[in-house]
Amino acid sequence: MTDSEIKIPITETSNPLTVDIDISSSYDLVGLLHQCDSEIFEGWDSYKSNNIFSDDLIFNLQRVSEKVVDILQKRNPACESVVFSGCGTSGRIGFLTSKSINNLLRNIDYKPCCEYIIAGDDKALLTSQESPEDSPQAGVKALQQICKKKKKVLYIGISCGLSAPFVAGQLLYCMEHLDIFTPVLVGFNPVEQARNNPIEGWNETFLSVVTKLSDVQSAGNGFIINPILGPEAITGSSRMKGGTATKLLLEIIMLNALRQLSSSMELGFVPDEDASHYLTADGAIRCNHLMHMYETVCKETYPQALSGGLHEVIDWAGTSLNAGRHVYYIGIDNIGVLGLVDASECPPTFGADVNDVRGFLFGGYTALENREGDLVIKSCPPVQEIIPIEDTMRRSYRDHQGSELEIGANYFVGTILHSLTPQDTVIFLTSSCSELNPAMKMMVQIVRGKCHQVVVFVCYRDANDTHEDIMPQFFSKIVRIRIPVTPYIRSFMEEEGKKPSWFDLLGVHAARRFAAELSCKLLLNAVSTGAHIQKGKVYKNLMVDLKLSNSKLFQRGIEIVKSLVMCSEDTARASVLRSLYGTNVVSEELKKMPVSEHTRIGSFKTKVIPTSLILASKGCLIHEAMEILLKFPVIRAALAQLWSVSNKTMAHFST
Ligand code: F1P
Repeated sequence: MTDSEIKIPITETSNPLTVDIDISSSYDLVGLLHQCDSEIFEGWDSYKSNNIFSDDLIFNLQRVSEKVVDILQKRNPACESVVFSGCGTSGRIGFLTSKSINNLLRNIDYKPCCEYIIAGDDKALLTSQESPEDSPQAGVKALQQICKKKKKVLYIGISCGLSAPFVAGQLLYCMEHLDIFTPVLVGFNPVEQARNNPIEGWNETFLSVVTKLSDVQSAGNGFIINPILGPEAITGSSRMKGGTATKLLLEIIMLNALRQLSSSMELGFVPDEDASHYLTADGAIRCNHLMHMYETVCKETYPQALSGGLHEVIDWAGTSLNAGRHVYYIGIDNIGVLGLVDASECPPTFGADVNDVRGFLFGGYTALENREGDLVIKSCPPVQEIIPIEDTMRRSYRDHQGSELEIGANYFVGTILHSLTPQDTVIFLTSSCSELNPAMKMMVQIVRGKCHQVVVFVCYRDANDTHEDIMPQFFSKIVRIRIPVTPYIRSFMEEEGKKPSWFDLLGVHAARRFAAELSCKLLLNAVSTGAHIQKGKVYKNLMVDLKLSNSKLFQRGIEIVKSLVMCSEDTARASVLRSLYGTNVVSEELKKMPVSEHTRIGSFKTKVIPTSLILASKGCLIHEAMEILLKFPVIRAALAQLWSVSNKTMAHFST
């Protein structure tokens, strides 16, 4: 590795496995994603000892679970809580975990004690709101709001790249209030690779905060959970391996805590006792078993998906996007929420329109269970008039505004269904092969009458589902994933003669449900990534049409130009600025502007990186670069055309 490569954090480096992913068949693409995901469990390169099974990591997970048990035992969520926080996918996975665990707690007559924070508030659960993640102050404010009056908080901040200022602000705040907060950081780079770029309006960097947290960890008052997963299949796309690992780590912490709570109740421990007295090495073994369960799920999902024809579904989705049509996910429960999550990352990652890939959920906001409720109604301006008028106005507002915040399957039926064409792809998502929501049954019939590319992803969660498989009655294409019975699952089933605890009864269902969700996430990531590759939004394994909507993405954009054109950092930066501001000259004033101004423009400006790449490699005027893109709207084709005549760049690619 060269010096400059060492400086690039692992989560931002290119994965050698996928340098040709943009020219792979969809069948091979699924295989490549499988290989990349295997690195989550096998470890990566020289960091194998920091893998997800390492003793240190399992020990930390166990310790964090013990902190959760402490909080659960108090049964006082007004004063004691677990808070998950993050930006983008990290925040969405935190939300999903808090929702699942709170529902589990309700089932055992515990008050829900999990809270979530996402940069950009609830609308960020559904749409990309990248800029708030650059503000440590916004992070602190959100944390203070959620933790008002709390006496004890286990704070779990997630930033895959150890990079989000929003999370850094919160971590620092927790460390300044250790009497209340126990800070936990989840991310996937070595600590020394945490982002060290200056943060506007703040004296710290992510690196300086993590350095402090390392000391706090040594004193036993905080935790850093940072297994090394290896680079993403699409460089920097932390929604993929990063999101997957986040999901399983949070679930392991929480399931393990619930299991320990259950055992301690059986053994008759009193709530105020320090949990560490009775929590045994058994916890670490359980963590390890759970980890193996997720590993098996990843291992088995891809081959099963290929035999169900996932590669064909990717081709359908690619054809839809290339025809200017859409890919729709329509799902139930958390599996449906994962559809929303997958769709929400397409605009920042691939410069996609919000309607290109879109998710819908049966039950809409009621099923989402987000804190702010129906966001369409919420975004309606206040109306002073009497109530009937208000209702009419709200309804008409609903029809005309905020449609990107419409997530209900009803909205799909009322507004989108009639305009479906045979070129759209519709993917139903469910987790049972023997039951189908009645509304879904009806919808499938209508959708199949209008559109040929209709499929269901069924990720089973029932171990012994012997009921009739009704899916073939409704779908001609079914991608079916059966969740294997792993030693962890078996451990609930085999303790014969022993009266099952509430956790034995609930835990096995929760674990299987989480496993099914993970399978579904992998399928969805494969579809949206594969389809955008087919649309030409990836060159080699780089997302060449990303939106420069926050400081991390701005820097990533510059790195992409630098590495593809093989130019200096200065040339790459100048081309990005020229493209952003549509100018031929980068004035001194422009050079001095804060990055926040560039990312403000970058949030709405399209094709910034494709234009920058042409500017940097051709040294042409801005209008000439734009003309090339008009002639070759498929970015991959534009770049291939450009570089087929550039010896310098060809030489680069042949090495
Ligand atoms: C957070 C995040 C990603 C998103 C995009 C921008 O990253 O919002 O989820 O895909 O890359 O950043 P991180 O803080 O978890 O590294």
